[in-house]
Amino acid sequence: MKNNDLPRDAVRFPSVNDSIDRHGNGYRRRDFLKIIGTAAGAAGLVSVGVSVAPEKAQAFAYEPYYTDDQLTTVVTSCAHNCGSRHVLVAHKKGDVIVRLSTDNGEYQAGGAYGKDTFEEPQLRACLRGRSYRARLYSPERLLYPMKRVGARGEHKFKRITWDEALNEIAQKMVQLKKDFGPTAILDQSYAGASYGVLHKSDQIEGLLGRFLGMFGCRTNSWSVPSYQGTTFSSRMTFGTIQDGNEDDAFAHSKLIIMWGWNPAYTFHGGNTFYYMRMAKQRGCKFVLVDPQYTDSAAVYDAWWIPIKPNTDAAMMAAMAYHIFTNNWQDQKFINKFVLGMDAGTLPKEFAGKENFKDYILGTYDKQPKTPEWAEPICGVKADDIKKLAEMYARTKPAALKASWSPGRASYGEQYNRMAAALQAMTGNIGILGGCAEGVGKAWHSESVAYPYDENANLWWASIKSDRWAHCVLNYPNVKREEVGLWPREDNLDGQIPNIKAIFWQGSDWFNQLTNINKEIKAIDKLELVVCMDSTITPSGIWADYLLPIATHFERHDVALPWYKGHYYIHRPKVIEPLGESKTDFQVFTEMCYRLEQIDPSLKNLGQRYNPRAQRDYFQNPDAVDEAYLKAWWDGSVQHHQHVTMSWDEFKQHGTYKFKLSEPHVAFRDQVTKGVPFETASGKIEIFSTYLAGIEDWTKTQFGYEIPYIPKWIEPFESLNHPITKDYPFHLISPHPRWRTHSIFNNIPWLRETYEQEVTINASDAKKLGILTGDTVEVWNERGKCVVPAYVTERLLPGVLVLFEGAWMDPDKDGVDRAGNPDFLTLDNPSPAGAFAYNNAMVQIRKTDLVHRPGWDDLAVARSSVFRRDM
Ligand SMILES: Nc1nc2c(c(=O)[nH]1)N[C@H]1C(S)=C(S)[C@@H](COP(=O)(O)OP(=O)(O)OC[C@H]3O[C@@H](n4cnc5c(=O)[nH]c(N)nc54)[C@H](O)[C@@H]3O)O[C@H]1N2
Ligand SMILES: Nc1nc2c(c(=O)[nH]1)N[C@H]1C(S)=C(S)[C@@H](COP(=O)(O)OP(=O)(O)OC[C@H]3O[C@@H](n4cnc5c(=O)[nH]c(N)nc54)[C@H](O)[C@@H]3O)O[C@H]1N2
Ligand code: SF4
Ligand SMILES: [Mo]
Repeated sequence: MKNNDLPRDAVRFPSVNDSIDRHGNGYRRRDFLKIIGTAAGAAGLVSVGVSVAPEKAQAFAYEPYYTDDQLTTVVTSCAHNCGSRHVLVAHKKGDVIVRLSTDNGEYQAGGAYGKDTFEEPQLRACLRGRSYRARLYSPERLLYPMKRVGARGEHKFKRITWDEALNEIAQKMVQLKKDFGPTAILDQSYAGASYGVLHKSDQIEGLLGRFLGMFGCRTNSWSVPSYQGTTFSSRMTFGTIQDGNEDDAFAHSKLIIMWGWNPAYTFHGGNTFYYMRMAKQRGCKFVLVDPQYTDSAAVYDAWWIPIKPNTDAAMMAAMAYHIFTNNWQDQKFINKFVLGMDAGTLPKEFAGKENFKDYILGTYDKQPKTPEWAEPICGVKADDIKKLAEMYARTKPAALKASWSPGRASYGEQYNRMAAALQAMTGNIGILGGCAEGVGKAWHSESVAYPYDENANLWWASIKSDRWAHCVLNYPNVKREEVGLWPREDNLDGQIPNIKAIFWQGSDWFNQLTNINKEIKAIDKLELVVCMDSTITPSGIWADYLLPIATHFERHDVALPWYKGHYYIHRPKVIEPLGESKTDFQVFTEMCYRLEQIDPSLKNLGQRYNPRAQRDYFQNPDAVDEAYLKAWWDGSVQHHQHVTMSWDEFKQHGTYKFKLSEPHVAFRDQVTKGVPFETASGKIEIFSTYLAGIEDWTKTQFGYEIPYIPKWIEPFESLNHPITKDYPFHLISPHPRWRTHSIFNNIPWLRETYEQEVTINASDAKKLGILTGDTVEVWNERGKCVVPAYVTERLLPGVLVLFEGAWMDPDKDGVDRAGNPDFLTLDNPSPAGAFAYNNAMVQIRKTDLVHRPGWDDLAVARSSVFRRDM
């Protein structure tokens, strides 16, 4: 098979090969997936190259260019963990989507959206959503079940039938459970598709968790990469992660401090910029505390305070010092709503314990947390700290939006808890224009449509997500605190899981967790690795089985907003699944039926897992999916949320928006109506009664002590650490505008708008002789990656920025040629579970090694592999 002999009738999307290599590196030709043998359509299953007939395929190639009236139009939305949820409008010819557009007010019957007013702004898609067609029909689309035939990671697979794949996996699962017990299979599902009602990938509410739980063999992964430190902080302080306002509340702020927050790049809600622009027009001032001068700072003309990464808690402590010593705190608010802010708000039963104000003033450790103390730690001038403290304390209402990124570091929870202390001491909680975020979840959806209450989250061990490799490599000589083993109240408590298998569903975690080289060592020890995805992914390359999953255009669901936005978007099946793709729900249901045949103790597993389905669900899912969704709408939405619109009307409209009488502000009822906060004390717990009560930390999932009031704790590594002698640069890895983590890395349109590059300050670059466009290597003792450099003044000297999510492409020496920062990140366990992503010290220099921007020259080879009818 030649690399580019595509079948005539195949839909060929321009691959990244068709775009220009801006570095002149040339293209590499390498056999990507070496297919050994083929297994054409097995009995009962039709083997298809693509599901599109030849004449229709031409529609995809824009010839002829159809006008809207010649096309069918369907309102839908994206499904990923992308920071928001917008309307996509699919324009179809037959079963092919030939165009995608977005909300412009025309497409919904009844116009629940589209007014483009302050009250009802449009849900306009971002550049990723608009280019979704390129992902749907990409050469990397996985169309058939595949089985590994070479070594793990060697890129050698053969096509097999669904029958073969499901039977082999089911047999192996039963054997592993028998030989190694109920902790043998590690659940690494994640948020690839967590914002649907029915087809969910998720750590807690996902389809995989329920499947493995009901099967009786599951080690759970409990820490969330996004914001485990922040979640911990929100739960300790407010007793909930629903500490978010809806974004329209920003329009009422007089001061917005974007702390490690770059909404112009990293989406955090649907219409954030729109409301922030409203605030700007009304005279709101903007501040950015970030090592980078971001586009958000540029558009809002913010005062930029560059800060050394992972030192935020020190700067915030110094702000608290300046506020306390000038008596600018809102003492009335503190006395009424806050626990342990000062000696006066510490309850009697905790007399003798530390309170926050005395910690800040240095009463206990004789170190007042003055701005002058903080200056050398965080690199921010004491005068600037004072100025910002005064601005924040004396402007009301003011929104200190402490985003998650600075908390994605060792002891990240201390940063978020310190931010909560500032929000509380200035009385900016529960008021319009203020902000208590935190996690910032605002929208309270009624999320799931199938019987989750039953067997939702069963597990026999639960560990910190990015400690799996440590656990596997060191088993059985692992202490529970090393992996953050969650306590149990049975005889399994304290038993280290004996992990022999991984399932990836809606996750590209091999590419996205920390310290990839360690993962590469660990994966060799496993006996079964299954990757369920619509796309060939960097993780999939390391799997034993690749199962092709239908995308959200190819199944029926309802979209939920991402943390904010009070609306639902209908997500009908727009086209039939490509190739032999099935939904996750189909695959798990079918697997359950097969498992119950192998192991009689699993009686009725198929029926119990998917109670509305019959045995034929694998072939005919549509009526069952509709029945679940309708039952969810009638029950949760109509009954509990008091929505009068019927399911059929909703499907016609495409969207449903809840109308709120006033902007949603977290904790408004607590502050205005005296409703208790959801903590044990009913107050905002700056002093955590829960943490103060813990005696043996090694018996908790945290493993190590966490202070019960927010404190400054030195991170594992930083610019203030002796390690700078060898690794003088602090690498941070924020989220890319043009990708959703790793999703969209292969999209040529998006690849023209950016490139994976490491950003370096001009003075540093000058010393190292690095110019923009030079290829550099960035390394530390954990790994090395190769990437072009971008030289700028918009970054603090000593800091490097490399966006997360590049598709790893390690060479034979283990050097990642794609520039994935997770070859450099630390997997050490931070007590509250925060991932230490933004906590890596590195070195950088020019190199002759070639950067491979993301499998580019392989795309054509892959397209013929997956699109051929073999
Ligand atoms: N260095 C560094 N690394 C990071 C971060 C960082 O800040 N720095 N951020 C971390 C964060 S916050 C996150 S959330 C993680 C994200 O880590 P992941 O969730 O692993 O990242 P995604 O790239 O979103 O991968 C999701 C996968 O799910 C697949 N998928 C989508 N829909 C479905 C579906 O319906 N079914 C199935 N089976 N698969 C589906 C997609 O094709 C994709 O391959 O990355 C983390 N990694
Ligand atoms: N376009 C896009 N949007 C997304 C995502 C995506 O992949 N792409 N992912 C979504 C997901 S799952 C998540 S978890 C969120 C993540 O949302 P965030 O955590 O808010 O986003 P990041 O992009 O990681 O970082 C935001 C800013 O923090 C700064 N920063 C990094 N380290 C530090 C530090 O130590 N101190 C300070 N003060 N600033 C620091 C970075 O320079 C960056 O400007 O984004 C969501 N939105
Ligand atoms: S932000 Fe997310 S939902 Fe909105 S268009 Fe972009 S990718 Fe789609
Ligand atoms: Mo995330």
